[in-house]
Formats: sequence, structure tokens, C-alpha cells
Amino acid sequence: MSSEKITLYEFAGSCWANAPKIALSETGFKKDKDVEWVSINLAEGKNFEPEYLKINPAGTVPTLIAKGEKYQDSISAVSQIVKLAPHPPRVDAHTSTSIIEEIHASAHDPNATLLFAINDEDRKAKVNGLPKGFLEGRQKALDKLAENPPAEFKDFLTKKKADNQQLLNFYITEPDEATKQAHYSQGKNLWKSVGIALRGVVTQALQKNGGPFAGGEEPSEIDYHIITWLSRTITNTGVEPGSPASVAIPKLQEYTGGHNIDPVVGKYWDAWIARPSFKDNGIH
Ligand SMILES: N[C@@H](CCC(=O)N[C@@H](CS)C(=O)NCC(=O)O)C(=O)O
Repeated sequence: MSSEKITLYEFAGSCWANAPKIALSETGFKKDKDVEWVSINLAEGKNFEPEYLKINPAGTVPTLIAKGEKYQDSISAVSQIVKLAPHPPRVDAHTSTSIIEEIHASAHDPNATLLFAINDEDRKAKVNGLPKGFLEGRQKALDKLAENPPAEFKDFLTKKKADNQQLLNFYITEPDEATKQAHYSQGKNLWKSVGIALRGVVTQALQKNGGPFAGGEEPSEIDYHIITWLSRTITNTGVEPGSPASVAIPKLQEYTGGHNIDPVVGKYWDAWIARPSFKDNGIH
């Protein structure tokens, strides 16, 4: 690495910020010497403050700054990390960009499976767990920021405020049955899409080179995205983060319609949870 540090805007609880974190660890960056870490507290809506929106107009983490250039999403951030890496992965992932994009599809985004309930029991768990508190923290920030917003961010903040309030209302009021069923149907569709991705592109990618990783024996760029998605998806089923495949995969199978999941997925999971990059970054 050159003497100039790269800057990573991230948050410990963010799913997609885990992709560049894993990439940095896997490719030989030194956490303190090479990287300036900036935490943006999503649970307090710090990502909606104008100072951060100037850095990333979508108000999302991660953002990477390297050699004066900004990379405002995890796909471009990871790709840049790999380019600058002291020890880049031996397998080149440029042929896998469509799989990486598929992993990131909003139809099965882990942030959505985290926040959308699938039935009354799940709704109750989300009221008593992280989702309600997270939505409340964001709402407090959005209410304040939308009072007197800079003109350039007015529309963005007004929409975020309304969308977040609608979701929060689902958890802090007693919605009527039709509202509940419409919400649960969205939640179920998300998990259906998780199942399709898992049994489709993910399984195919892991079968291709004999495993355990997509490129074979060592993780490569595509894996930094697959494991980021898989780990938060597994956590969203309610298992303890870092649980072995024997615990995690049956739960994943249950949430995704009950059909078998190819053993390559369990092997992949067990290979990842043993890696320092997974443990040191507290991936979940
Ligand atoms: N496509 C983006 C998605 C990033 C994203 O959704 N980040 C979440 C955290 S994992 C976030 O910052 N959410 C804030 C919000 O939507 O308010 C990427 O890959 O970086």
C-alpha cells in the first residue's frame, strides 16, 4: 500500500459494508495502517445528515475513498480494493459481474428480510427486537432533518421520512388484517426470492470450480459479496451469528420454502465461518 490511507465509511451493523471489510482483510490490507475508518451510525440516521449525503447522495454505506476517487456502493468499493490490494485474489472475478449484481438484487436484499415480517409471530419478534428500535432511531433523525432541509436534499429526505414512517407504523400501531396480510405477503416474497437465488445462481457458482469457494480453494471477489449476503440472510432467520452449517442451513431451508439446499452451500458456510476475515470483522 502507498502511504496514503484509504477511507471507508461503514457501520458495524451494516450488511453491505461487510463486503469491503472482508475484501480488505482477505487481500492483505493492514486495518490500522492502511485504512481510515469512519463509522456512520445508521440506527441514529447519521447517513441522512447533509454532510454524509454530500459524500453519498443515496445515504448508504459503504463509501470508499481511494486516491481521491469516491466509490459509493459495495460493488465498486470491493472492486477498487481488489485493484489496490497488496495480495489480490488469485481468481479474477470480472467474468462474474452478473452474479455479483444478482446477489445485490433488491428482491432479496438482507436489509428487507430484516425489516419485513412474514407472519404475526415474526411481527412480534421484530417489535421486541432490533427492527422497531432501528426504524424509530431513523425516524427521529428524519423528522428533524426534514424540518429544514437543504434544498438539494429536500425531496430525498421527505420521501425517506414518509417511507420509514409507514414501515414504523406497522410495528407501533395495530394494523388492520388487510394491511398485515399485504405486508406479510411482501415479506414472504422476499424469502421466496432468497430461495431462488440460493438454489440458482449461488449454488451454480459454488458448484462450478469444485468449491468450497466460487473460484475453487480460495475466496475471490465474488465470494466477498456472496458471503456478505448469505451471512446476514442467515442471521435474519434468527440463528446465532456464526452458527455452523448444521444449525444454519436447516433454518435457511425452512425460511425458503423447505426444499433441499445443495450441500455446497453448507460447505461454503463452514469454510467461511472459520476464516479470520469473517471472525475478526464480526460478520453477521
Ligand atoms: N447497493 C448498495 C446498498 C447499500 C445499502 O443498502 N446499505 C445499507 C446498509 S447495509 C444502508 O446504508 N442503508 C441506509 C438506508 O437505506 O437508510 C451497496 O451495495 O453499497
